[in-house]
Amino acid sequence: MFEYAPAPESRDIVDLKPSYGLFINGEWVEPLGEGREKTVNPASEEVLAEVAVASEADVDRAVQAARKAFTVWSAMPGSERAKYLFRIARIIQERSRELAVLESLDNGKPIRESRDVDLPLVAAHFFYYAGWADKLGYAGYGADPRPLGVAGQVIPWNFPLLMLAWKIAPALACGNTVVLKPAETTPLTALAFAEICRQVDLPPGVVNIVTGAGETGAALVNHPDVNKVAFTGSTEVGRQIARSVAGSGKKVTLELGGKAANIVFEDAALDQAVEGIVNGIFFNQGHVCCAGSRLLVQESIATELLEALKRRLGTLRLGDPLDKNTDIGAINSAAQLARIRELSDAGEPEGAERWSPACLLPDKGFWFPPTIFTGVAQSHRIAREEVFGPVLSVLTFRTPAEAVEKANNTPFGLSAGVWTEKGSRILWVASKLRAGVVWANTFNKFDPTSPFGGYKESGYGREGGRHGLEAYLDV
Ligand code: TXE
Repeated sequence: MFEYAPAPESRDIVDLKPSYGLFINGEWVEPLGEGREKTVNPASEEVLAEVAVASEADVDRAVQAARKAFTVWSAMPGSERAKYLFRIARIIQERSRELAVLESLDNGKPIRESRDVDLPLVAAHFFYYAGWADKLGYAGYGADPRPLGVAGQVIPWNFPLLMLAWKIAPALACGNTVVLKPAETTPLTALAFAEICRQVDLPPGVVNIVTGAGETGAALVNHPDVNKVAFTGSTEVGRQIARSVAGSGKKVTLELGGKAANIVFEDAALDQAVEGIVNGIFFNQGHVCCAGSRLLVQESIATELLEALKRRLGTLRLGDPLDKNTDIGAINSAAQLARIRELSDAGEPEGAERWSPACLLPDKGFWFPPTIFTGVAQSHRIAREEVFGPVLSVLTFRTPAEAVEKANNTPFGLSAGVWTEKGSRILWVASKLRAGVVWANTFNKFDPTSPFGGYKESGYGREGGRHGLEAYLDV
């Protein structure tokens, strides 16, 4: 790691309250129970605020508010709903600096990412689905597709506001109302979003935000008046949800884990591939469901590529998420840090070789250095299980067929990357991969117009694009 001058973003632009209630029926209300949880800054372990834990009775209040609001919202002309969504999008743009700081404080991600990736995409999703609200009859789902009713949405902590946008924007555009539960470690931007709903005078009950952990989430998805469940999170909880709602008639979309292959052929533009590998696994500390966590490199260039990759990792700056120069921020929670440690500690005993650049970790907070494992076999845990951290497993291959076979040798199927200058090879590889998205000569590119979602244990249903509407409509 080299010396550099810090350029901190001001944290004073966020207006943090010491404690937050629940957002139900357009109002801030106190929870019925005593439950409260602290949310901390993972880079310093400083308590940011206290947040309500919604009980089953609180979830019921929120669902009832959403049910009542459904009558009004679903009957509103799409062109009117669009106006609210456009207003939300514009306010997100206006407040994006403040929201980016809040996201980085609560999540630990570098401000460069929350400012340049998360927030622009959040606004883009609201703009995009605002455009659909009055054109649903042209979406290819028949002349009169209908909203489903109340959507119960449970989101994770890795892209808190972006996951909210992925879920709320299409739901509202289609005429559904929402009860959303953010992750327990990153509730603050969802609570700021509640304020934005008030700012745009969204009719009460159209969006409700209930905070809490897994029990609150379970109460929400199992509530009998919820018609649609949308979940992003672990495969394990996704399975539980699928089991618990089976037979209830609820429509479900699940976006779960991944173990993506990033495949580099010997004819690839190596400098570009190195950037793509770094972005693929170290973006957002690797807390990305579609992270390129398995590098598959053609044997003939493996040594050269790894040397270049290690040189590049030596230039990454780890530290204060609010510093505009930071490339790698904090791990979101102590629990996630423990998971990353547990899985990466299994690497060497199984025969892989571990490498990290020289790197000083701050004394306080949750940190993990960028790490590469070489000599990884397909049977190793670090090649099979989702680490969800800044840990890359490197495997090699000799032929395109072997690359495809290894890439597909996973229970997951969310994404993959392919690096080659041959267009025909890109098309061939993409046609053989069992993954919801295949990036060619790039990685982790998102756009609201593209559907996103998994094959196999990565879940089902698509979010984004025209296909994302289908999840919120009876067609
Ligand atoms: O996930 P959980 P965790 C993966 C990643 C990570 C692992 C564990 O591998 O290491 O999951 O992370 C809510 N009913 N991903 O423990 O528990 C919970 O409160 C309803 C991949 O954080 O699945 C939170 O809001 N909801 C992933 C959300 O589910 C429940 C993103 C996710 O938490 C619930 C996150 C229940 N029974 C983790 N239990 C991705 N696909 O991007 C918990 N929740």
